[in-house]
Amino acid sequence: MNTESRKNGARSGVNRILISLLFVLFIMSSSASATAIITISDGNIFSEANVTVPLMINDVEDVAVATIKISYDPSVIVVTDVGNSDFKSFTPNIWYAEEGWVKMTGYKTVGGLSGDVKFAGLTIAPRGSYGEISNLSIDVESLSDSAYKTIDATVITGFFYIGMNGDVDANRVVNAADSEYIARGIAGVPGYPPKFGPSEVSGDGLVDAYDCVYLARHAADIAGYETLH
Ligand SMILES: [Ca+2]
Ligand SMILES: [Ca+2]
Repeated sequence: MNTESRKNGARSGVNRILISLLFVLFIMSSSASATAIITISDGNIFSEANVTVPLMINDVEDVAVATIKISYDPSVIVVTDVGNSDFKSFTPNIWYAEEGWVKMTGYKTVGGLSGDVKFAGLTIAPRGSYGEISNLSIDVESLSDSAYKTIDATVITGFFYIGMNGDVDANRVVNAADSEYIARGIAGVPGYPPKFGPSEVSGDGLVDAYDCVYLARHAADIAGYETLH
């Protein structure tokens, strides 16, 4: 082995160590930057009356600045109040609530908030008919830590259904007919448009035949199916 190839060998060894170090640093940095979860009351609201629900920034580290917009169908629901934030400096904008959106900004001058942070309490009033549904869309316009570094966030879009979970045919009773409705909706029978909100009763995030079974068992008071998710 001549001097040149020994040098090359040493260099490639150093390179390997550097690459390994960089890889370790990459793994450490990617595991350190957790993803926050932004959700309104865990996503799904079933109510005929006004409710006040939390808009949460969960599993977050050192959040110091946030601007979040909530959009909905103003023919079905309207946000009537926004407040009670964990951020002391909090500015809600409900000027456009009648048009279907509200927006709010919160910030901290020194340090940030960590853990499960309540960004705002939203008071929502149903104004549509029983059985109507509105999405609750969440747009994160900014989310940063105290060094003004962007925090990654996963958004859970929810909905507001005016009525009871499981009451798919919207007649104020949850029974086997609702299970039938879901089955017909899945089969594509005309007159039974699929309705995600009240049809997803099993809690797995999908509307399928299991929801028919689950709802039928619930209607028949079978043990283990008391709760509609
Ligand atoms: Ca029903
Ligand atoms: Ca389901």
